[in-house]
Amino acid sequence: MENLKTKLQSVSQGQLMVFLEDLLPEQKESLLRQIEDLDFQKIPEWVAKYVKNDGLLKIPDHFDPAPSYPSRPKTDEQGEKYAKATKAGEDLIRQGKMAGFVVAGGQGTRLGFDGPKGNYPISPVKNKTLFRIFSENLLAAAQKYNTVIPFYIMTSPLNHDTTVEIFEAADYYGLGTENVFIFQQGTLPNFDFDGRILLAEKDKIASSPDGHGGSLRALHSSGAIADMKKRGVEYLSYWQVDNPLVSVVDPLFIGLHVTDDAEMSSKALLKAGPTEKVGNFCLVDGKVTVIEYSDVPDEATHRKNPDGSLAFELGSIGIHMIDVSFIEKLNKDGDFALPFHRAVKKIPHIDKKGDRVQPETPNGVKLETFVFDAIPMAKQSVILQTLRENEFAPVKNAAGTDSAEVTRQMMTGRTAAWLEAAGVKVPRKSDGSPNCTLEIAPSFALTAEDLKAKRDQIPEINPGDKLYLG
Ligand code: UD2
Repeated sequence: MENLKTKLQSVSQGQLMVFLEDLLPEQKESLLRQIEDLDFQKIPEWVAKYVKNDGLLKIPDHFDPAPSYPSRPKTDEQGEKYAKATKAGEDLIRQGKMAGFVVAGGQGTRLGFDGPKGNYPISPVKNKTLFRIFSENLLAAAQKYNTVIPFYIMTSPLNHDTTVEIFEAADYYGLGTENVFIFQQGTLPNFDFDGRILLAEKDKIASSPDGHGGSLRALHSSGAIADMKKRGVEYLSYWQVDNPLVSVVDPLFIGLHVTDDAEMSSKALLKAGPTEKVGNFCLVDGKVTVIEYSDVPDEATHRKNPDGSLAFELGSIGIHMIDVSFIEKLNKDGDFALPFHRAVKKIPHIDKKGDRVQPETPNGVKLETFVFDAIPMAKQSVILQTLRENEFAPVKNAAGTDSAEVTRQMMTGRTAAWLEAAGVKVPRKSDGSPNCTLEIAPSFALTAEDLKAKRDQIPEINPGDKLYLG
């Protein structure tokens, strides 16, 4: 123990053991275990680089807009490439080489929902939760392609146990317990502005999840990658927990990623405006790189092309294709580390006197890594544009933009568009929005094309109807 104390003092963190003698034996043991788990070698560097210094995440001097594939082919040649890629993607799904992967370790504080965000009920008619929607989509895709598509879910200490309970209680939404792998991401200690690690309790270090970038390590350390290799899974379809419109396995995206020999690829949206709060796809030294909206200088944010469109028009929406071999490669290299992003926060803690403090102003720093910072490490990276109305309706806030209400409207809106494409008349209000509430079970149709084939099973829709096609 003296040894540990000296070690802690050598990295200026002696405060963590101040209350040790007040603790019960099991509390003492728990705190010592947490201290032993700290990365003593790295802490001084983190403090100097990221905690005491807020300007270190260097924005490159020069960056250009990144090239991308349009959501629909623009030339015959491109049309052929898309058709071939879709076929290749379908073959890979059929061969069992795909897995679904959702990052669900975040706190979701903005939504004000108690419990894992994935358990938030969102579908317009049946009120299905996000986890149920993703699972049913994966199951329907597996049935469509006559294969198995395992589902990997990353949680954090904030919500791991409850997430496992939710899946158990729902009988793994029909996927089979053997096809669902739930694992936890890592955590990082929280610091005060002087670089001292805070105590959340006398026996507990204040810490928080290490960001979605932590998935690249946790997938490996949890044994998820080993599980994929055993199953012959070679590619991960990655998405964020708040977006029920995501296409969980998209043959075109898979196919373009693989035929272009990419290791990590992304879907992108044309931004709704220059300042939409999404990362910007840029090209830095020839490498696709995402720069967070808050880090892009004003001039670049507002820069226009001669035709009036935004120069940096591609927004990142947290949808990726990642090669299993790429994650393995990163983890083999001992030096693999994503840069930290620093967030100044109000962090509840125990002060020097042992009193509990609930700060009213920010008092410290939380560190996080972002998964898209791995994109420039890939030998190749593809960007495929997608359409907001088809694939992006994140539920983030209790009201207003990105609220559950907007997400539900967008879910009904997409169903309405699919129905109309299949020749079904959908009643609409004078402002053009559907005058009905619509939902399709993934087992009924996964795409607009699937729905067309079921045209004769669709009833007439009257104004005000609530229709579930299942
Ligand atoms: C993210 C993106 C933003 C845009 C937007 C689209 C970042 C930094 N910003 O913003 O560019 O693409 O999404 O919706 O990514 N998560 C974990 N562990 C963590 C932290 C987060 O699993 O430690 C998960 C979280 O559960 C969620 C996802 O990562 O599924 C995104 O996290 P967020 O909701 O905090 O990201 P947001 O909305 O700030």
